[in-house]
Amino acid sequence: MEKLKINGSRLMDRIMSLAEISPIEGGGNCRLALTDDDKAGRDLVVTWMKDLGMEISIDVVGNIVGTWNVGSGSPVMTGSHIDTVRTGGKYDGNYGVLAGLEVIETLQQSGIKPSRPLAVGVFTDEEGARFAPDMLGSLVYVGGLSVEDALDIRAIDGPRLGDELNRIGYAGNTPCPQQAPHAFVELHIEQGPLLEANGIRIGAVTGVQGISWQELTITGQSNHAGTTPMRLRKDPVVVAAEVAKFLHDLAIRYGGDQVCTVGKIDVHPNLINVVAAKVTMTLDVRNTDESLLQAAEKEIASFIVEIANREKVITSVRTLARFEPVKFDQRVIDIVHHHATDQGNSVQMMPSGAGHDAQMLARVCPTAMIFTQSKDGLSHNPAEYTSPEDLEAGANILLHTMLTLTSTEFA
Ligand code: HGY
Ligand code: MN
Ligand code: MN
Repeated sequence: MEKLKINGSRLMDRIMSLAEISPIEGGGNCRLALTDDDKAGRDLVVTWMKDLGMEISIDVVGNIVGTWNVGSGSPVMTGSHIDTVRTGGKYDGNYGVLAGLEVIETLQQSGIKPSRPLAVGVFTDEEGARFAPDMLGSLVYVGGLSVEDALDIRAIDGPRLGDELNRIGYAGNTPCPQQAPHAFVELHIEQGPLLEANGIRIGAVTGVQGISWQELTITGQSNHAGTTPMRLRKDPVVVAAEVAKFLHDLAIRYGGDQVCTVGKIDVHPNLINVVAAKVTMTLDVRNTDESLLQAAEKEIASFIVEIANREKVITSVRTLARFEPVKFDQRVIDIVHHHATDQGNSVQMMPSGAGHDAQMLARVCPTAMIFTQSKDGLSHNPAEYTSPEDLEAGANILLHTMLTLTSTEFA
């Protein structure tokens, strides 16, 4: 019997329709979590879920779960996110959510009724770009962060998370933590260069690397740029520049999977003729190896103390996110790998450099991920691109992986 396949053009139509909400120059999207743009995207996806006769639940931190209530027992779940960074692409997160809907529509049209319910999750604030930490919604979903603490988190632009949920009408009443699914599999673009460089179409993802996010505040003394001799300055920008360089050099020195990023720097008062009073900056440090990640954090912490003493400034550090590396369930990885090869794709096992909601679901149920190639390894960039053929191939693997996870083969 010809293997059941998803409808690639219907999937692309949904991806392109969602991409019409808050488009930015270069072909991407800006849908920061819990903004009106995020609400518009949420409303569209909920409409599509309702069109498929799915039962919709919105939980207390705005996670949306659509469930096709067939069969019995706990659902096999897929899903991802539709919030984006400010320079987001069309596919990061959106692809995994819409491929989940496509799987359900394909099954409904084929008359196949899985023995378990199928669910698609749209997790709140996966990016963590507006409200840290990242994967916030799925973290609360699995009980890794209390609802009260989550609702009180402040956005980088000020508002409280709970107030934004109310404002956009997505403060639901389904309690968290939610019931664990039977299994979870997330389809996502790789967002990196590996698959393309290796000429491999699909990634069977083995886990997610460790993530350390910190906010460093450096308080100096604002002063006149023209009259203040260098020896009398307490300049936080000098410290910020040295810390950024130190992180970069540390990553080069460690090599391997070590990456360090200073993505956000706010200078106050940020004026040409004022020695700054204060700098707030973010440190994003990651490694697949937890002991190396801790060693990097230790080195960075002592460098900050040393440089702060030298420049006579005061520093404080706030942890925004800290997740250890996560290993996915080998059985689910093997099922992904099997369907990828069975459908004629080249496939390789690989870790994820980016954080994903799957790393949170892995705390409560057997979980893995499927990757498709990212052109030039680009992501968090409006030029993010994955070919329709690859997007379709990934969704077909998701379809059959979910079917296997509902079967007795996967008790
Ligand atoms: O930061 C990450 O890895 C993800 O994009 N939230
Ligand atoms: Mn993502
Ligand atoms: Mn992302």
